[in-house]
Amino acid sequence: MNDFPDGFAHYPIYFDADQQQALIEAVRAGVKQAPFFISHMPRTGTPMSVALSNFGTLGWMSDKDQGYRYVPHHPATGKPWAPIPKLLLDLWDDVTGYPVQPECCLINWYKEGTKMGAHIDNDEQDAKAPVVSISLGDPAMFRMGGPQRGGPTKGIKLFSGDVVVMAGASRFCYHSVSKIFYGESALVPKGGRINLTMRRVNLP
Ligand code: MD3
Ligand code: FE
Repeated sequence: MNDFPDGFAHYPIYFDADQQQALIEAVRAGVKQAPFFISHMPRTGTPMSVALSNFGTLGWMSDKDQGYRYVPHHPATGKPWAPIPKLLLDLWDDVTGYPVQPECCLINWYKEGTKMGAHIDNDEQDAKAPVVSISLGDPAMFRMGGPQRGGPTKGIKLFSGDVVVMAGASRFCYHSVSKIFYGESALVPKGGRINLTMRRVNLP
């Protein structure tokens, strides 16, 4: 039992130091093929502060004209995203037991001073699938709210190697990243925090 919404599960240090290093190497290889880029808010075109890339057959992005969506190719290079590393697909099978695997693993890179405002991830057709998150590098203050914007929130500090699974009701609750504890970890070569989120996009 915890005070988080139904379906929220936290696995502290699911990945040990060697596995975290292997994941960082996988990210490094992935972003060689599909470099980090900046997405923009729909309609306003305001740039987001968190740089992103993806693994998988579908990658998440957003721009002014077409808004939030999943696309098979990197918007700047036109090339496919690198495949989702096996270590991550094994994690998905282990913690979700969901019958189909995710098409997308979003890679968020939080540099010094970046944060992510309150939002609900609602661009996936498969609303029954959980979302699985892996934290690497500097810790972050993650805040979980309820189904309505502006309600009470509960904070949890996420550390490198932590895994969070959002299923059930928690999948449609507002959440945000309010602070990065910049410089507390040396795992990410250029500093900051990498967050990986696996998502099932299409219906099985
Ligand atoms: C709760 N990322 O990429 S991961 C995101 O730490 C995102 O970078 C945060 O929110 C991060 O969309 C939080 C944990 C997470 C991921 C997806 C969720 C929590 C979620 C979807 C629904 C509810
Ligand atoms: Fe989110």
